[in-house]
Amino acid sequence: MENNDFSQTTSEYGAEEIQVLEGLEAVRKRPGMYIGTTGPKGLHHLVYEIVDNSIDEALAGYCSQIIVEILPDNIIRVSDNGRGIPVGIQPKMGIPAVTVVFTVLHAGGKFGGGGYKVAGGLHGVGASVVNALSEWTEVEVYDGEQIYRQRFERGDIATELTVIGPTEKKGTIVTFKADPEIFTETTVYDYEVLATRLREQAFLNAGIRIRIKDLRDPENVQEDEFCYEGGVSSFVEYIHQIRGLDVIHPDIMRFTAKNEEDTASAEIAMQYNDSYNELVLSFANNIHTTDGGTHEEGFRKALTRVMNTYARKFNILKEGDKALSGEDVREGLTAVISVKLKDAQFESQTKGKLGNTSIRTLVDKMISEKLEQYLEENPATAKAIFEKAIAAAKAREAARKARELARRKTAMEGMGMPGKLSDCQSKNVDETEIYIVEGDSAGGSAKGGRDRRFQAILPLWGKMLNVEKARLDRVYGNDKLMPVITALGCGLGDEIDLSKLRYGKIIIMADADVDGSHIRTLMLTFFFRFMRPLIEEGHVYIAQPPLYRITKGKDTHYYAYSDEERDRIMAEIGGKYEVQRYKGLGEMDPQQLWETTMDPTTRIMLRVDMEDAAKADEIFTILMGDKVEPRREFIERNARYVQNLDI
Ligand code: TTJ
Repeated sequence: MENNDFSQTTSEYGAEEIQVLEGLEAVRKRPGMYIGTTGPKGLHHLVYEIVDNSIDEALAGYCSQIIVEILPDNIIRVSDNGRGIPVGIQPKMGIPAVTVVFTVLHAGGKFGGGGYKVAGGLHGVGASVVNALSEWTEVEVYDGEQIYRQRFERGDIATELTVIGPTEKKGTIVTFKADPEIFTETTVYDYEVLATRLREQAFLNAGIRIRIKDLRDPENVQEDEFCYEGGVSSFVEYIHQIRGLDVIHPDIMRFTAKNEEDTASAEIAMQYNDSYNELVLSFANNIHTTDGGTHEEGFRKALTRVMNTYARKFNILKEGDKALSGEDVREGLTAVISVKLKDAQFESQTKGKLGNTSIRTLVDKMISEKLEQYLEENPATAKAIFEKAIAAAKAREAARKARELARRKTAMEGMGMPGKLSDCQSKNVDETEIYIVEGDSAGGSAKGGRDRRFQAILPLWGKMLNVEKARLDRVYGNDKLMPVITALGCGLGDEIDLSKLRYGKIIIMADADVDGSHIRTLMLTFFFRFMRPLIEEGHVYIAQPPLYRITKGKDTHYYAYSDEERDRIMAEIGGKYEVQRYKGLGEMDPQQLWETTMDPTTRIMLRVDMEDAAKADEIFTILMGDKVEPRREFIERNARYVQNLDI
């Protein structure tokens, strides 16, 4: 292996080099600013940042296959058969372009395909951030003539770009090992998490072939290949299949549009199933917009309008009939919306919400122009959809009556708050909290341990409603959910009013076991489906009770919230100690529950975001549905988490 021409460039990039190092030093100092978190999410995000570059190359039309490998020791390798990152000297910096890509902040996108056809990446920060946050990174470029290699360590150049041999192939291979100094929580990748995201990218970029291989355990190699010619339509088909949902018409509707300037495109696939739930997944530049935004708003509004216009025109709604509501026309709807645009504006910090107003117009116009025509040309599909929407409207009317009845009943019974509620003294929602607790004994401990000035306790009891099979009308009158609705005070469905919410924080507190996991999933699914603004506005939390109590000597004790923490504490304190595993909240006395789980100054709580809630909804659909196959598959794929799930 000989040295190449680039070794002499060292002396030429003095000033820039300093700037470069400062840039990547900033990334290492504040990784959260660039990848959101240094937890498992941030770790997996490194992989997406690298893969996005290959997807760009595929969208540009030069790459047909991307391979992601998890190697032993949690090393990641991403390979593509694109043109290869350019190795020529970049005039501005005086160093090879590939070196710029890995060492200069924000350089990544500059080399991507043109126009709006770009892969997203959560923050679009690219390869240099991955490099900065990796113990080491190696890049190999195959340009059809020679193989080039360069190595970096914690963002610094470790070896100059070197020719290591001849080749006839073209492509790029990037290998990196996440830095445990940065990712202190874990550097272990979750195969399912990576596979899910790569599958999603394959749906959103029709025709791209993406493979994933887990080679960490040679005895147990896992792999998948994703390639969907049908794009977003295949996505809708997959969702119905994986969730075990039965469709009510065989055809998947698919619409596309572009704006006049050709700076934005929209694509949507939709189909109805016989459930009562709506599932609209939206993406902007391949980023999952978990909080929706203008593309979703444009779609929802136009769908309601077109459906009503059509229903009036063809006398499906007679004179005097009330209009179909948005909820009516979305009952049982699965839709995937994908927009691609220049200069995407994201509203929230997590980039979960699209803000570009021009996209609202684009999507609205697309649905207006194409959906009505589709319905007219496909009368059997139209018939199935309208029957469903009309049934939903009738059920909504029944729900309204049930609600009135419930109201009158509580009015007659007096004050109206549930008998089991131990309310707090404060009425100031900026400080009030309600703990929704499963089980009477835990409820007792919580009641004894709370600070009654601002903490209310509501024990859950009664029969679990299978919300999977329930419309709003069944929720009213359910003895498990009604106390929750009454205590929160803000109503639900399309008449929800957060200004009436009685507690600023809604905290679900359940055991760390299978039953506890069931109740968390149920409550999150319920909030996601019927009180979604509660989650969107960040009011819902999951309490984190400790799993272990470690006692040393007479009165020194420690709490551990995970197995790792338990092991760490045991190693630290040494000598003789006793470990108690909490099987349920009920095993803690009020004082312990306060100290570990409820005291705002010391407790750990997880704030539930839309992604968490959507995940709960998916799990719920699969586990409560009546199809065996999706359930079996889910349990198999998630074996590590649901080992002792008794279903
Ligand atoms: C840019 O325009 C000229 C020809 O090459 C284009 C390019 O950079 N292609 C490219 C980059 N293909 N693959 C990459 C890439 C792949 C990985 C795995 C990681 C990175 C940072 C880039």
